[in-house]
Amino acid sequence: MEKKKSKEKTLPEIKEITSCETTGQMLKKARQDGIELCFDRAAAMKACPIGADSACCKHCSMGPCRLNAKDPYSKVGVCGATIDTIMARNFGRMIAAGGAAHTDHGMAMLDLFREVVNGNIKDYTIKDPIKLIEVAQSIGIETEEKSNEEVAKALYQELERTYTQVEGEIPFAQRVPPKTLETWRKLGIVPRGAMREIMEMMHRTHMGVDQHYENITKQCSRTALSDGWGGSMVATEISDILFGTPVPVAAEVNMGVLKENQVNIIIHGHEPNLFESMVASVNSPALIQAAKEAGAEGINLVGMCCSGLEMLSRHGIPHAGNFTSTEAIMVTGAVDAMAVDVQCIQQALARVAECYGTYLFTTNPRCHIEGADHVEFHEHNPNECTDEIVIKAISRFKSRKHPVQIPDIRNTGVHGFSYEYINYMLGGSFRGSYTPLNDNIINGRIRGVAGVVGCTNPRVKQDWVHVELVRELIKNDVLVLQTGCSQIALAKAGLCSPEAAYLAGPGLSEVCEAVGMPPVLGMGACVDNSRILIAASEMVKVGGLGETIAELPVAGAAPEYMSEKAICIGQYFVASGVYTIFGVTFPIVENTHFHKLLFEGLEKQGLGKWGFTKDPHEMAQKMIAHIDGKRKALGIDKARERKLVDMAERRDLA
Ligand code: NFS
Ligand code: SF4
Repeated sequence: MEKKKSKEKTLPEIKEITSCETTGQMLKKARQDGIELCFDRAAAMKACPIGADSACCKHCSMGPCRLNAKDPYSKVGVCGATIDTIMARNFGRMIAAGGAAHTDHGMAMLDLFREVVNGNIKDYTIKDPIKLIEVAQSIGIETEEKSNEEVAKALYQELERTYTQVEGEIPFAQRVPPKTLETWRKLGIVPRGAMREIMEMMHRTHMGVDQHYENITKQCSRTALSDGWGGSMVATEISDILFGTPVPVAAEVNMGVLKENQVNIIIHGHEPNLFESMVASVNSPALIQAAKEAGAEGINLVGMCCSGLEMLSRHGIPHAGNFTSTEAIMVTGAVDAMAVDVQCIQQALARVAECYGTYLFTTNPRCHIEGADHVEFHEHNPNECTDEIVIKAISRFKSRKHPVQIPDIRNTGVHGFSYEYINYMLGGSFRGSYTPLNDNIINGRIRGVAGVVGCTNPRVKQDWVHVELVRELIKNDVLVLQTGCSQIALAKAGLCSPEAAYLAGPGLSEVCEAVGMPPVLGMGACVDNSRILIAASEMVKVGGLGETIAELPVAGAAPEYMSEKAICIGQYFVASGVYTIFGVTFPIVENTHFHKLLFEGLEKQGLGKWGFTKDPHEMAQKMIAHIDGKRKALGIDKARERKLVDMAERRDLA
């Protein structure tokens, strides 16, 4: 008893841990129930300072070697590796792992596409033939006088090269603005197939191979670009072709989307195919009938994390929360089943699920979890898996033993701003283009564009950094594009609704009101960061804002990042030309050559650069200063200073 008390004392206060009201409520309940969540584990597990700085190496058994971050050049590893080599190798391996996750996901989507096109899988079809043609044309595939099936087969053949190509540039390199591509060619960082780049990254970071941080950094860029313009982009484009390109839908987020009197099923993970099939299962009359016979009013399907975001964007399916809420939501006692596929699945879910009698299902051969039931999902017979999950969920509903406590908070917003829709929204159906966006940037109503993306991390107050940062950005007329857990943080804060325009500065709010859009545009899952890359390319193509992505008045941030995928995303944005700031902690020792290369040197080579700060307000200031610097270089800073909005301009806008 004594012992327990002293343990309780050390737990941080809930208001310090999360700014998400519902997660806070469940955290409180979890503490009463004696259940530990990621926030508590983070408090108990102090981060290793040497590892946090990336100042250690365990690439061979002459080590592991630890260097001194305070005096970084005072020591070298047993093999003589310097701090720069060690950090660059670690960074490279994070990129390889993160890129592998996205590209393997993209490849799974492409596998599915191939089987659908070849007629071997009948449960899915091509839902968006227009997008099929557009994507094919964008990489030079002849589409005239060809059937959709022929185009699809040709597209598959081409896109397979994104992974397997041994020499030469990947197909989507053709979408990169020519001057940016020229810079990449000069630097030797245009990606070949992702398999090759990831393999080479792993090879070069093996003991005794690449021991020059500058050369390792090149492979970091090349590998990351094979994700951003490769695997992730394929994942997005193929998912759109198979499941539909998102258009804005009003939808609800937050834990209040659970329903006490219904069978609640959560899908958490990253691949939309499992979720799409689950939609079919929960709509099956037989299963609805079974749920009713068990005493439920119906079956309530909701999403979490990234595949949840894809379903939110494509179908308006409610979203229950982001990464650090995935355990907390089971504390409601209302979750009858949670099915997961791959990525960002905390192993601790199994324990929390057990405590609340929730069924936890793993479904993907790549991801089993001790203590979870594995029901494998096969696209050739998808409903076999999803039906079984529904049946188990119904049985859990029928015998619910735990009191149900659902936080009564839901936030409505508009989601699903694909690159294509922004085109249409701003330009109108006849003159769909990014010209109005560029015009509004040039005339200064919109100061610039920021991508705010990425994870939540129990080492910082959940959602808080995202929300503070984005509020500050829109207040300063910066249009914000969002993906991933960040988008859900802002949706919970109410900023994904058109009404939030009043929080924006005068120029941005005027544009939002004229178009009827929120100041924060949710674009989907983490792989959909590729939509932001395509939007940036289009801004360059439309003209008036320079010839490279690096010249655009744009910036990016992942303020609460935690995963290796996020590092890979950061590096592909930087290599594409974007100033990208991370929060939480940066895995590189300051005042080292490698740090200087990432934070300054890459920009001198014509790419973007990294930035870091934990403070959201400082982060916003850095991004705005960067945007202003780019405006000045483009000679459009004066337009903003002189900006007067008269009636004629208002009419113009509308
Ligand atoms: Ni992306 Fe982070 Fe995970 Fe999605 Fe959320 S944690 S890097 S946002 S769910 S991948
Ligand atoms: Fe140490 Fe070098 Fe081996 Fe790394 S590769 S563990 S620095 S000896």
